[in-house]
Amino acid sequence: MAEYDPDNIFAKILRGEIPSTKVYEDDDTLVFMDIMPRADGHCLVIPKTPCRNLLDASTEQLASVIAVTQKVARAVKEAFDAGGVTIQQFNEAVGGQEVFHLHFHILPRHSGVALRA
Ligand code: DGP
Repeated sequence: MAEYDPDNIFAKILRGEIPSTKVYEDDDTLVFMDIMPRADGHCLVIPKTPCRNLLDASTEQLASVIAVTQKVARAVKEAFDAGGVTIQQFNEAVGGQEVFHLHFHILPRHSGVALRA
């Protein structure tokens, strides 16, 4: 597996070098709006500690990120009056990953409405 790059975009967001619209934050985790939303309310959950992707994550990182993903998914579903929520997560370029800091997509879903490209 490739090394973690401390200059990836989400690391810069964590350091405050790039602005983001924060949704939730605690000691271990940050949630912010996706800059290219594929659904209304599309947000991203990331650990605050370096981690390239799911394949690279510690049990502790996964536990906190998953717990926050559940908490925020419940809140976003209610806030956007969604019928359900899609959780997406990509690993390595061939697996669809574009930003190499672990993240989970939270995508509120409405009946008959496809995700935007
Ligand atoms: P992926 O690694 O394939 O899960 O896609 C990365 C996601 O990150 C994509 O939905 C767009 C989002 N993204 C990329 N750059 C930025 C940024 O600078 N700010 C925010 N908020 N989101 C970003």
